[in-house]
Amino acid sequence: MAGVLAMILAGGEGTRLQPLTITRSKPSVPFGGSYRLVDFVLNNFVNSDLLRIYVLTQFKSQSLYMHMKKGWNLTGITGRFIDPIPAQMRMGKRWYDGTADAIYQNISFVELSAPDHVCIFGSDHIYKMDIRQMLEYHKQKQAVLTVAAIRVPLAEASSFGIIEVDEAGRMVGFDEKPRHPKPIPGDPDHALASMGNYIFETQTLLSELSQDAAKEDSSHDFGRDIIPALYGRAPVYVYDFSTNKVEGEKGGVYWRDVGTLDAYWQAHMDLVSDEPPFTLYNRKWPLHTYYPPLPPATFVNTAEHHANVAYSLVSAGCYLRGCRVERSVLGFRCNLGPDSHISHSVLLGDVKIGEGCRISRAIIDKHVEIAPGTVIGENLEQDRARFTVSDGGIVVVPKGARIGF
Ligand code: ADQ
Ligand code: ADP
Repeated sequence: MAGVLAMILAGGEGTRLQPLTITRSKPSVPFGGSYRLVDFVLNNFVNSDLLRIYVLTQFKSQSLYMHMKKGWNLTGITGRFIDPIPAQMRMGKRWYDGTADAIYQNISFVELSAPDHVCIFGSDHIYKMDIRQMLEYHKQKQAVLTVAAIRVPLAEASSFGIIEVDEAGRMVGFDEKPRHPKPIPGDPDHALASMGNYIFETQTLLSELSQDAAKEDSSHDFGRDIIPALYGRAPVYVYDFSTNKVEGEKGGVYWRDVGTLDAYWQAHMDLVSDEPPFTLYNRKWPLHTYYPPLPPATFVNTAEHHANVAYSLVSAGCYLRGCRVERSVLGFRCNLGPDSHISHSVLLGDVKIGEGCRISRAIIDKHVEIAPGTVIGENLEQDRARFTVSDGGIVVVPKGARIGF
């Protein structure tokens, strides 16, 4: 697999995830207690034995950079690397325009590696994918570009690039975020969406990017400009993600865009549902990340209250005393006081909750301290005055907040 170079787009601003993205880029938003969003795509490459990876950062990249440095450092192993590339204004005094410009500005790294194939993947999604299978398909079809695709409900299709495909799997239509998305023929409730994951023949990538760079009316984006300009005149194929088989994985394929607060919360609730459609346990597909040096999660009772935890993920360094936790995901080093009750919530890490609090349907960012007796998530009118409340009624407490003191 030496002929494959990965370029991960990890510069997303994530405006719809605010306040979680006030201080960090979207790919470095914590997920699943112990991970960050970027970990899922990185694990897809690492577990597919594809180990030449650049991670392109832009907005507020320090948190992502630190995570990469502490958790994904391959330095010293010849020919293998996972290197963040900060935006460096290599093509004049400007940041990246669209996603294609992010690659174009770093094209010297592609030329330097001289790969046969370049995998350009986003980093905002929760999924497991054996990328070797997509590469195999790409080669078999002799495509110049292969785009990974998944069925999405028609009602959500306007947020994606929507694909039309012929019987052989060749792309015959592409519409980036259409207002009126076309359903799949014979399946009126679904559309075929691009996952934002592309495999290019290197020569095609180089020539398409330089042609696009010369166009003044282009937004320099893969979905808006590069794909629409290419599929009519060269073989662009569509890889059906539902055929991807990850070794050891039980159940069907899972792919979630967690671009909104509600989707982010719901993907966490998937992890703690009765029959999770996505789990973190597959030994054949270990999910690497940065683990801080912390003791195991600890649960203790008090004289009056027993710790009671069900359907929840509790990360290392947590200390739970006589509290009730259900359907919740707790990041590293959370400290929960007696008689507090946490349900259907996501605590990102280093959250201290005092005695007798009731917290439901909330997302609580890092380094938050909540005073004893605080109630969150039961009266949305009151919560709106203090916090962000999502369309779906999820209350979000921002990083570093001290509540009720
Ligand atoms: P969007 O989801 O809107 O559409 P976009 O905002 O372009 O995707 O981001 C794609 C990826 O690039 C993300 O991982 C993001 O973090 C990263 N990114 C964004 N701007 C960047 C920049 N300036 N520098 C570096 N990285 C950047 C895309 C496709 C659709 C497809 C969806 C699937 O355009 O066709 O359906 O992804 O979610
Ligand atoms: P300079 O001296 O050019 O300002 P430094 O090495 O002192 O660069 O780094 C400045 C800041 O940028 C530090 O906070 C550092 O952690 C961060 N940083 C350094 N290298 C990178 C990189 N490759 N990507 C993102 N951030 C970086």
